[in-house]
Amino acid sequence: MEIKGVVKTYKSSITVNKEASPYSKYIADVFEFRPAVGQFINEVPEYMNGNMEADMIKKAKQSLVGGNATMITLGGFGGYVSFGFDHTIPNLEGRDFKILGNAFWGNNATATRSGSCEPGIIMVGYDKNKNGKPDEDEWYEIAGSEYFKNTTTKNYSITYFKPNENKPPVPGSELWQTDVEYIKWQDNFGNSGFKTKNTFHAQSYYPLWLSGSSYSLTGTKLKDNFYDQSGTGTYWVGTSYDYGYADNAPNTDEASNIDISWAVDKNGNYVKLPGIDFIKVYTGVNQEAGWLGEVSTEVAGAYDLHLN
Ligand SMILES: [Ca+2]
Ligand SMILES: [Ca+2]
Ligand SMILES: [Ca+2]
Repeated sequence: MEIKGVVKTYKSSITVNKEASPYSKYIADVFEFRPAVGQFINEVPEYMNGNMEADMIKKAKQSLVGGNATMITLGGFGGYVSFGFDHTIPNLEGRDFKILGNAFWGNNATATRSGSCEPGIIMVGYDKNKNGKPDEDEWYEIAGSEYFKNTTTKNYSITYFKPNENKPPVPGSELWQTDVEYIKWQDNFGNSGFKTKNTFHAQSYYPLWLSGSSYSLTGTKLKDNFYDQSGTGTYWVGTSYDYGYADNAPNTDEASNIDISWAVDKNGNYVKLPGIDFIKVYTGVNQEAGWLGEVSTEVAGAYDLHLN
């Protein structure tokens, strides 16, 4: 692996307990949950009338904490969740933690390492001030295989506008397109458009617990990774990126394991973290893959690879 820039070291010591540990290797707490718009929003986890953001974070916590975690969806680009552990995951030789998703390989022999791959950007947090919380200056991005490529857009920001659910829908040319002018979006590069509503999901795709008329999400955007393999719109395939992303390869694949040594600061310089206490994941692609809907990262738990 190429090492760029200055390497910073935090003076800290971490004891690795090789014996039976009182700690859980799984997620212990969820701090934030703000998905982007998407076809499973308000369903996974389920929104109930009157729920506020704190209620939805609680539901995300019920899903993600412990060894029997279930899945949450982050919707389209920028939707995020952040969570923590009851101990510092040490940065040892090789990969240190796994993020579980629902990615799977397709069965086409000519397109290996592709299928349902919906890469999410991973941030890691080291609790430098030991207050048990992820403070803003404690986050570092995991520089995955695409980080230094010019096809990757840093500081990409997208705004989603709350739709009027009662407006007349604008059906598209495809039967599954219920409303091709459903949710307006715009980005900080002058692009704008609409997210489509499809016939498979009738509920609101906008997080109903958010009260504003719009909201914005920001982060590193990866190149679109889905393509129409059939050429007729029937079979869409997502290519897996090599390493360093969530929900980008099956849970049994080495690509779902992450090395803390891949963390970089805001300027793209590698930082030498002794370990991490927090993880944030957000959807890294702004693409709709035909009838499959938006590319949306799912998170179904995470664990420390060093703890048994
Ligand atoms: Ca490591
Ligand atoms: Ca802290
Ligand atoms: Ca997925």
